Amino acid sequence: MRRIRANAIAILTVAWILGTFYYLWQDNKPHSSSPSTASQPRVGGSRSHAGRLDIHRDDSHRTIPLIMTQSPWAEQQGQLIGGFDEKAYLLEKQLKAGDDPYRDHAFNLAESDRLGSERAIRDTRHYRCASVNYDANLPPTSIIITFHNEARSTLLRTIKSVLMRSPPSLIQEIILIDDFSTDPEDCQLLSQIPKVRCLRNDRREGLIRSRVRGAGAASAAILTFLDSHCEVNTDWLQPMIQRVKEDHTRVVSPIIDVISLDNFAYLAASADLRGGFDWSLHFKWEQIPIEQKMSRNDPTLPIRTPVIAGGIFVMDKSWFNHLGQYDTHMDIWGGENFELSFRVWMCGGSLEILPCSRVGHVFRKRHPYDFPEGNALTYIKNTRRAAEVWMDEFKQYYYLARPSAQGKAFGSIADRLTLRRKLSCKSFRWYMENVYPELRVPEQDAVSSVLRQGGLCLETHGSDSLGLAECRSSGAMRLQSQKWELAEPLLRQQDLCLAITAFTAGSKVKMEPCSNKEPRQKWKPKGPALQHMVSGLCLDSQPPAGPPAITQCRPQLASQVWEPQLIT
Ligand code: UD2
Ligand code: MN
Repeated sequence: MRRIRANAIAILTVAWILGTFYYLWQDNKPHSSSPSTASQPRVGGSRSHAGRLDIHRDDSHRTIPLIMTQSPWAEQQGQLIGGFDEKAYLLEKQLKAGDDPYRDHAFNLAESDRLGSERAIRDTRHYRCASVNYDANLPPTSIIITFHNEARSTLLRTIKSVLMRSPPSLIQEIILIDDFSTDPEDCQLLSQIPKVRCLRNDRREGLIRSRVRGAGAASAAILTFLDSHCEVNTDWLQPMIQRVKEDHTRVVSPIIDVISLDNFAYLAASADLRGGFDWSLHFKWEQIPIEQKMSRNDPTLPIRTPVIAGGIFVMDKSWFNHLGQYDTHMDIWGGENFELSFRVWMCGGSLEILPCSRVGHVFRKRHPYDFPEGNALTYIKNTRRAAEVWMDEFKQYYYLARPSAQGKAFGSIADRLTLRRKLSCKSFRWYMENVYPELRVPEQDAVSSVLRQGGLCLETHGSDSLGLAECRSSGAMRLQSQKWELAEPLLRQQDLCLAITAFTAGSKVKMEPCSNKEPRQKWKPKGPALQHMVSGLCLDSQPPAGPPAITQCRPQLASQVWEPQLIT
């Protein structure tokens, strides 16, 4: 009897083990996904032309859905914040009844305040991450957070999530750089929390110079940069410190999860994305190239990335200094992520995204702060500096894609050129061939035309507005905004294509990133007119309501005639 029972137990045990293996194997098989998923929101996204970082979330991401983050250090809460009076800190700045919750921070402040300073979030990593081992003696890091008028509740949650979800021995200190926020107490009061230090700029410097200041003050050998509206997830830090400890020339970042700007839900981002850009130096998330994806049989391995988004990364301090920190002549916001990324790759380092590290970030649709020199000019100045110093002959494509950058001031770059020589960095051609071969170089000999209507030509002014202007036949650069590639069904200007904004008569047209699959971008000639293929409406320069739009096709109307004229 006893033998029978023992046998039954043994059989059940074996069956259970086999079952577990089968389950794990199943779960690890590549999922069959229809090509159409590529157009769903989980994929891609980009900075809008103004440069803001858009969101890319993956609602279908396979993780263990029900397990919330639990930190072994969470119980020590009391000790974590010391004598800091959290309630008073938050209460003093809460939203007043009747105030627009989006006004000051471009996210829903009421929701953020309601959430409190700590909350459980879903562990969004692949389940296999939980069994990866890290060295027991990893070196500590200095966390550097720069902010300008951040909301108290998001800033505090960033700090507390770090203290709650990192092994205490790895956090040397948290350095806040208050970039001349209106209220100095936002920062000062937080320095009552153990390990938190506060440095205040005595004038607005922008995030680039602020980070350099923070890095200079850091006492740990490893630097960790965070935005001021993040929440770090379970075991976020160990994978990054491990990679940098093994090779100090690696610069690593986590997968950046999405914290909803409306309801502050914490959403998993896709694990199949890396950082990319187009020639106008627009950051975008893009799919990992298919060959790399196919050869990835271990979802915990790092993903090489041509560029990083910019805000959240770990870097060895001496490597940061050796490579020239940042270009401190860049102002306020933008472009520094390209400059750093090109420099790291071209001067002997590498950039990677670590899928077992996850950090949530509130992605916003507009900047909630002012730019003393204006948003567009600042972005042009910063990206122009990156292009001039690092892109060699390829910078011509930057100017082609961003003609408005021509002639704008960008200051002296002599120091940065000296730095590049001193470090014996490789060429941008090397970067293109070895790091980012997927970036298409614009075809030099594509057939281009102007689209003439009477004596005027169809012209773009930025991506949102089009109009008619005097045809300019000379000066290669001045023509860019009138130069169209007629690649049926697309009407292209570099990477942007003419698209309708809605399928109804009277809808305006605009320029947006080209996609062969996008029905709003499909056009065909109809006599002398240009017909939008799906709506059947025609491009009209003078619809009753103003700027170019689509209206009923009447090719006899002068305002619907578009004569292509080749540019030679
Ligand atoms: C992204 C990056 C951001 C930065 C930027 C390009 C992520 C998650 N975020 O934009 O870190 O690389 O691209 O420049 O990758 N700030 C200041 N002073 C200023 C302006 C901003 O301290 O004058 C702070 C701000 O409070 C925030 C951080 O800099 O903590 C980044 O600014 P953001 O959140 O507006 O940038 P974001 O996330 O759109
Ligand atoms: Mn941010």
